[in-house]
Amino acid sequence: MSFNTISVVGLGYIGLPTAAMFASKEKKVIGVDVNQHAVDTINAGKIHIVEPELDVMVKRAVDEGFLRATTSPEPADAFLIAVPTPFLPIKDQDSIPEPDLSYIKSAAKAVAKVLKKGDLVILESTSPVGATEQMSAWLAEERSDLSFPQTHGEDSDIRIAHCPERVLPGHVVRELVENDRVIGGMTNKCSEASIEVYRTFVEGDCVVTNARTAEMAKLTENSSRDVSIAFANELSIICDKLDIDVWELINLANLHPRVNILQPGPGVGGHCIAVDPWFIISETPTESTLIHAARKVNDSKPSWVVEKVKSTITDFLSTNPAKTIGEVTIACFGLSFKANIDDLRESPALEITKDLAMLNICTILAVEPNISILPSSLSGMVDLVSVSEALNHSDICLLLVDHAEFKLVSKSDLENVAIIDTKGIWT
Ligand code: SAJ
Repeated sequence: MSFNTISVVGLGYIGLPTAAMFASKEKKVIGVDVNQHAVDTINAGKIHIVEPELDVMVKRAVDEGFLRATTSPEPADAFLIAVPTPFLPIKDQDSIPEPDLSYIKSAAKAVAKVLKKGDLVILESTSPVGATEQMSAWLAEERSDLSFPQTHGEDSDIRIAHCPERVLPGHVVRELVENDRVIGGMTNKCSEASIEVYRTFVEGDCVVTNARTAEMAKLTENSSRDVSIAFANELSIICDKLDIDVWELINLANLHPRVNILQPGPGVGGHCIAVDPWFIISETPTESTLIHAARKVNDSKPSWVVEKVKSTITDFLSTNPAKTIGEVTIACFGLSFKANIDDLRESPALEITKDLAMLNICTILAVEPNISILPSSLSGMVDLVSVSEALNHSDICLLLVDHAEFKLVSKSDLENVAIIDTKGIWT
């Protein structure tokens, strides 16, 4: 087998770095995305997402002719599908979100048109168990002239595998090379072909399993983290009630050689850890009680923070009787879903800031050093200000994200304000 031309379908946070990585090893890479702006940007040697080192890699790959982007698939030897797997809209607050596989379906239908005997199709998108078999069924529906593993096993014309991406945003370029890779082929030959493709740049181990276990492995990794963070968040709420410093408590407990508690925060954000556990819960709701409870704990933390702000306002007014509630200014430090990035997707910090602004009782300032324009959900209700403006003009400072810039704020800068610190860097 030789995979000289590789097509990456979906040029987002995972697909684009993966495409650039193959191109850096002098593979001919055809990137496919339905977003014309992304395609044009990449073909101009630029990037449309924020990820360290990626700009230089993409520019070199395009300049040297190894990477080219297009809106519709072209023939290749291997296809890697890295499209989003979001939720379907939920009916009400209590319903369990169901995965939306429509992006995988469209990608499969588009790729099917250019498939030829011997090709490999790898699903990289985080997916519910069974999605890879479903993708293979969609491909087979389009191409009755080719055989697929679900009907022809090892003798199939087309090889299919699930090899989930597991890289941490902000460290993608390094982790793509160094992390071990789970290889879930629908047959052994599918796994062998996938290993050959990833060996182009992966230095970690390529560990073989089947497609369903590979799907579940990825969901398990993120659910494990979600459950652990929920424990930390629950502890923070318990400690607040008992007047115990949760950060000190966790440091003490973590001195034990077999205890490793994660850090509490304003909630769990991003498009992975806050999403993927639902793919397990929606398929096995009766069995997933702990995973479901953890999701609820983490999802309810932003409203707990909002209640904490309300009680701080009441305390502030009782110690400052000359002020009215309309004269109180609250500065929200951080809007992104975690430290030192500009990504606001599923961000609890953004949700809390929006909820406070919607209360429409105080002035709300937002400090977010990684963006220059407020998202539309806040515009007109909140002012985006610098760290020093926020410190000079606010009565209550609400720390929501542990950005490097906020760690530089000194204790003396915070002497005359009420502090709510959800990340434990100011207390
Ligand atoms: N968080 C806490 N406390 C902690 C750690 C994280 O509250 O102790 C919060 C963060 O603030 C953030 C959220 O959890 O809101 C998620 O952040 P993260 O840095 O833990 O993870 P992600 O979502 O950026 O990336 C995860 C990674 N998965 C694991 O670490 C198991 C990454 O390796 C995956 O590739 C990625 O999901 C993905 O694409 O699925």
